Amino acid sequence: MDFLTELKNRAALVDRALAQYMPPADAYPPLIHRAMRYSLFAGGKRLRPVLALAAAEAAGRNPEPVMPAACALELIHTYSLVHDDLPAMDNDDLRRGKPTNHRVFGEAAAILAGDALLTLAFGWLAGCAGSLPAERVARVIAEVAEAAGSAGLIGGQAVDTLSSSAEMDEKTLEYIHRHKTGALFRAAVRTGAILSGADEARLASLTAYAENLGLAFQITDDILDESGDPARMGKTAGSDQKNKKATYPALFGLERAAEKARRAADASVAALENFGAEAAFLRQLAQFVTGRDH
Ligand code: GRG
Repeated sequence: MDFLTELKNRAALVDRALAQYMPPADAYPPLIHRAMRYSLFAGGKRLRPVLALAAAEAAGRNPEPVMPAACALELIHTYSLVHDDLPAMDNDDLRRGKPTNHRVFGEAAAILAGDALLTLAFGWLAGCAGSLPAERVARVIAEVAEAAGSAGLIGGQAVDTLSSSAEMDEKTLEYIHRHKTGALFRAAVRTGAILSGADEARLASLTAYAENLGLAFQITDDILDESGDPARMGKTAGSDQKNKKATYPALFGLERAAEKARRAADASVAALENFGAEAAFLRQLAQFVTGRDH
């Protein structure tokens, strides 16, 4: 089976689990549940849950008990996108080619739907204590909270949103990428590994994998945005802040940015040198991320 088919199959498993765990659209109050489901089922690639499950596999365990935690990471990712699109942030009309949450449900509902997705995520994480050791679950909850908070993706978003272009040097840009994108990739991999009882040496290797993967992913995302693929342009239509955004291609040019992405992907593969076939999917994902055309 080729890698893309394998990735899609794994994402389909996540989709099925999300559909099973989510409150139905008509649960009271329906407006909020419809708004939550609208963005959650809008065609995301499910990379973060797939990463969490693959990390469990790399730790030599059955990924099944990790599924609710993996799905919790998708809830947090979705909340961040809903809030990122709001008028006070990027003011985007489209996301994944569809109208953004606030354009469909209104700004108040979009804020609440984002908040509800974030809150629900921690409920799903805590629920893992029913089938997995409570001390592992508690550690994961603390780590995911840090990754989602002001030391993680909110920190990255804050620096991105509030920095002037004069302040935008390589160090600041790397901080933004490591926090906006990297923190959740890192938390996803660590969630799968910790819940599966990986030892500290394996956890450290998987963490290095995730950090480099996050960087490779974000630089590639910047390059794809810069190269003006029409399928992606809708994502930012109506954006007020788009042109102010800090990117690797803006700072280094397309060629050097691509080289940096490749180096980060290679470093992520190298971090798995002590793993065998159980990490094959993670290795392929790292190479796929820098070559992706979507
Ligand atoms: C808390 C408001 C708030 C924001 C946090 C994550 C974030 C910061 C903002 C989202 C916008 C953005 C460009 C984030 C960078 C990470 C990124 C490239 C997200 C897109 O991830 P994919 O490609 O998305 O996995 P899909 O659509 O597949 O789910």
